[in-house]
Amino acid sequence: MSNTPQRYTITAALPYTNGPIHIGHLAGVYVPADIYARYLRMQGNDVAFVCGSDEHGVPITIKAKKEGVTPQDIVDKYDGIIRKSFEDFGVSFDNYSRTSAKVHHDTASAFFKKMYEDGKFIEETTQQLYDEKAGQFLADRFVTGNCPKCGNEEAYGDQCESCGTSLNATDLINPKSAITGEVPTLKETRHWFLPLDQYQEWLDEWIVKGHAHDWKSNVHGQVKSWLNDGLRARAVTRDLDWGIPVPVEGGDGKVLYVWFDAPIGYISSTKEWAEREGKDWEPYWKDEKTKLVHFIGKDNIVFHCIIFPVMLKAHGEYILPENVPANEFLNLEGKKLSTSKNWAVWLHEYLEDFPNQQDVLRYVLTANAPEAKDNDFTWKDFQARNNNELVAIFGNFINRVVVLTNKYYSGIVPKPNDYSEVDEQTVTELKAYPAVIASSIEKYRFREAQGELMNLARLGNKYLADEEPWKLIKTDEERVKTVMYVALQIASALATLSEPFLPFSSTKLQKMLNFTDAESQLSGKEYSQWDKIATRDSLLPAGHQIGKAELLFSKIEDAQMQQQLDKLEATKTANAAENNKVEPQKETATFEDFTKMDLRVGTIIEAHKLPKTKKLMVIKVDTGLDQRTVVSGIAEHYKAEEIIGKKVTVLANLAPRKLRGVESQGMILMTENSAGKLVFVNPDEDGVEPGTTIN
Ligand code: B3M
Ligand code: ZN
Repeated sequence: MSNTPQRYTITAALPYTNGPIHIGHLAGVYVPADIYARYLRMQGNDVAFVCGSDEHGVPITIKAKKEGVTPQDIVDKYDGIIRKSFEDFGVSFDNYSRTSAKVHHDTASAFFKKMYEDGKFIEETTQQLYDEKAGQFLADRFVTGNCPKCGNEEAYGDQCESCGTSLNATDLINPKSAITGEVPTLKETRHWFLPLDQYQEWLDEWIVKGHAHDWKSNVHGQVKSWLNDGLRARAVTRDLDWGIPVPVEGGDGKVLYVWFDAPIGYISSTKEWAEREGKDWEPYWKDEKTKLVHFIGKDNIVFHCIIFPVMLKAHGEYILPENVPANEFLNLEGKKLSTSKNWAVWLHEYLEDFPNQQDVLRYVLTANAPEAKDNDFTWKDFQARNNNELVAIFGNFINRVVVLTNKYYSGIVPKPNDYSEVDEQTVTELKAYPAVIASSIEKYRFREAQGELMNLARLGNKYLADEEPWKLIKTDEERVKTVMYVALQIASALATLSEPFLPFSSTKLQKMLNFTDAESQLSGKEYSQWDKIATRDSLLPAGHQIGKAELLFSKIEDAQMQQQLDKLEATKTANAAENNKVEPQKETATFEDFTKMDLRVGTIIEAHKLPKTKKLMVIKVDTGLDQRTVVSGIAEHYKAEEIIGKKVTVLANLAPRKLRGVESQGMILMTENSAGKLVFVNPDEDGVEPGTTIN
């Protein structure tokens, strides 16, 4: 823990305002960012913790089209819901702005203009994907197709969410319009490109070499792999009408690419905050001594470690991030969280079912945080951690200390007698915790840090259980004074050290212990007791009056869990019905169209998973014509050994294409059953209903 105050700019990914936020957002980005910001403030640092709504981009226009309203209606609705969720869960932003605000339009336009005038863009007319039927260009989520890097069949025009790679829409294999389903044509259009390839060497020096030891391996590894693939120029403008107009000659009818404007939203949010607080915003983004830390989910790594840093470097006036501690993904009951499939625990709904229990969710999401790999949230684990840790250890210890202090001493901290060996040992252990927890937080290991906080509660709980003051009081009152005094010091330390993790419970506990007198005043932003725990002999001095006991946590019953599981079951049923909905028949195909397709029966003779991919299987098929290699996205649905010998339907004359460096010569026809599993086309297969498309 450093004692010289340091300036920090902490950013949390701007949530898209095309839907509410769920536990995955909290676990991946906002709880870790809030723990870090709260901790730094308690150390007396100068912290700007900023965020805001990400209101441009294609997902919002798609949602607006679907609901028959304007994009502004959509962003206004969800900006409000999201803002309230963050407030309800105690995410302590210094400012939460929105990218449809004027301050952001001005900031992003000026940023682009400076780069343009400094000649940092390549202006080029290129062929881009176009949907003749819809009469518009297709970029970002307006187009889907196969990812050329990992084969994911649902990659978007700007990014593949499966491997995180940033793409140009024309990179997609078998692109399809998300508006009409049509195969796009190519049409000329002029755009401004960010020449990422010109910064390849600089990024290699700065990140691959410079941050090999202090950036998380999941982040460092991703950046290294993209640099190994070689960076290419990326268009940073779009033929769209929702977004920030391109502020230069020839920009009519075009807007800034959402991932160009959104990260600049951190800067405009800082400006808005500084204006309101009467501060100067520039040191938070331009002073080399400032530490800039971006909290994001893994799908945003490419934008925060490659694209935005190149923008900051090219602009020339800004600092670069000190760290980007991206988390992996959280799953729910073993399945990927999904807004579109409503497979989520929405924050606003959680609070309806568990009023005033924000800290329980913060605690469980931190205990299971996907810090190094994807992790799973289950309601069973939620209940167990609440009942066995928060209630049985932390809450039980605090309740005993406060109840007994009121019962024996009318709430006044007793004067201790000489310490026994156990007392000395316990106080020595107590004094080590601030540094242990601080060290984990400063390494962005919040699971570990919170685990140490719970160990401090265990120390207190065990001390009381071993000393049994409720028995001793009958025989040795003087001893009980010392025991309760030591226990009160541990309770006081918990009140302080829990604030970053359990802000609501910490506030309640600070009130219970009457943290109000000048001597132990905890004022949050100015100074903290954090440093005093290890140095001062007493956190709650003898004679200090504490308040009455109130429960910090309450037991969660099986019935409450069942209610949540029933809710998810209902979602599964609704999705299955949705899955079985028969897709409308495609445009009529002529007989000669059909005769062009050469469908053969084949036998699988070899198969193996393609290393470093989640979905791809390399399969050798005997087609009767020859033995050929086909790459298929079925690795998450089948083990290689279980498909050897299977007879399959092969589209033999599909043009060969490369997937992750392997040439695929044809396609094995698959379909999806009602449980969402890919199965080989064999109508007798279980769960394959009439009308299911074969592709
Ligand atoms: N709006 C969040 C996402 O990709 C995206 C983050 C922007 S941070 C500048 O889900
Ligand atoms: Zn991919």
